[in-house]
Amino acid sequence: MKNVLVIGSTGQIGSDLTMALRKKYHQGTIVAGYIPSAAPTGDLLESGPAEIVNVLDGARIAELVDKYDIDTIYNLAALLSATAERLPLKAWEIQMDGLLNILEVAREKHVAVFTPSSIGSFGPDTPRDNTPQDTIQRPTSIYGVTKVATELLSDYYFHKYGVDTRSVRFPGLISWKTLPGGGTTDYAVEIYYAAVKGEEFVCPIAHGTYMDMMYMPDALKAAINIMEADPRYLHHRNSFNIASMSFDPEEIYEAIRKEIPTFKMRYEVDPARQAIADSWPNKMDDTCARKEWGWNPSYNLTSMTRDMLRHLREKLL
Ligand code: AKB
Repeated sequence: MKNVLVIGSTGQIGSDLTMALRKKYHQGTIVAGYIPSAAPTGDLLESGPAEIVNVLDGARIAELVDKYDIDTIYNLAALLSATAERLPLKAWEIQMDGLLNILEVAREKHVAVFTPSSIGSFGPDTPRDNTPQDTIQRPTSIYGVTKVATELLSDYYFHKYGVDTRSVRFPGLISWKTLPGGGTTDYAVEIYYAAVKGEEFVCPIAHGTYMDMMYMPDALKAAINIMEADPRYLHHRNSFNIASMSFDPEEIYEAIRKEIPTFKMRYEVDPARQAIADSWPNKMDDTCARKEWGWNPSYNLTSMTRDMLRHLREKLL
């Protein structure tokens, strides 16, 4: 990996990943792809090339691949689960038509592709605890439907055309830099903002709802390491379970209260997000990722909480 196009570079993952790739591959070119309504600013804009690219425009993707001699595309354009449920046709268009455009360019121009999957690719029939790598995937949200289809289509392009597609199933991602938008797991970011601002947190997810979560530095490590992994050891490709922590709202609240004892939380459950959360696993088994490419997370709830609070205090206060 040396010349990389990040599509969706200003989103929650993209903004951090583009900077991490620029730091790691400083001899290559890391292009920050964006749509005009989400243009990059600051370091992201100044530290490397930035280009307008809509995932629905295959010709433009091909043009940028040629212009920068791109060898890897990170396809991060997506509507998250709660938004997708409100805009299912749009979600299908971005997630599926967009993926097909990228895979076709990748097939013609021999480019590797990373497209994230999610805990959302599982459904109510999936075993909830220690969810296996290979198991029932019958999601009930449109987001989940697109994620399963993404996994299958990416594997299809690998087996049929030899396109180097690889992926991980991300848990809810927690970062102090860029806010997520429209996800079911967003509460686990918003709770830290409320705590640092000294506000009471109104939790939209019910007590006792466990979901896999991950701190952004671990997510970046996964996204980079899977693309660098030796293909001889990859029995799976699209997509690997990866896990680092699982908690319910009460546990993250208690972890924050250890640092900020005056912090208060109450529940006002959002039925739409709760229905999605109830269909997702409690905790995935990531043994295959550990064995096939050495996945090994660094953060747990305690260390993430300390780091999040420290960075958010610097950012907000
Ligand atoms: C969402 O909540 O939609 C995402 C995800 C888990 O894929 N954060």
